[in-house]
Amino acid sequence: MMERTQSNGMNTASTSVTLVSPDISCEHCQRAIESALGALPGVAQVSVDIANKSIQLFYDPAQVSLEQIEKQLDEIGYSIVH
Ligand SMILES: [Cu+2]
Repeated sequence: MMERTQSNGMNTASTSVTLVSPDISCEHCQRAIESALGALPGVAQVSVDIANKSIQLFYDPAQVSLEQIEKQLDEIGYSIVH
């Protein structure tokens, strides 16, 4: 499992969620998702598992909602399975 910590100057993230996107297929996807989600306020850590097509992230729900996270993914072309 690869993990990368996104530094946003704060360390208040408290909620963890795992999302699944069938559109994840390679390291390009991994990098695109990590940088797009890492740019959101309140997102502390993003790790993409290419084999499982999953995204695990830690975020602060006071700063960003799951809705905003999914919208950001949608904007770069990754749909989330519900
Ligand atoms: Cu890809």
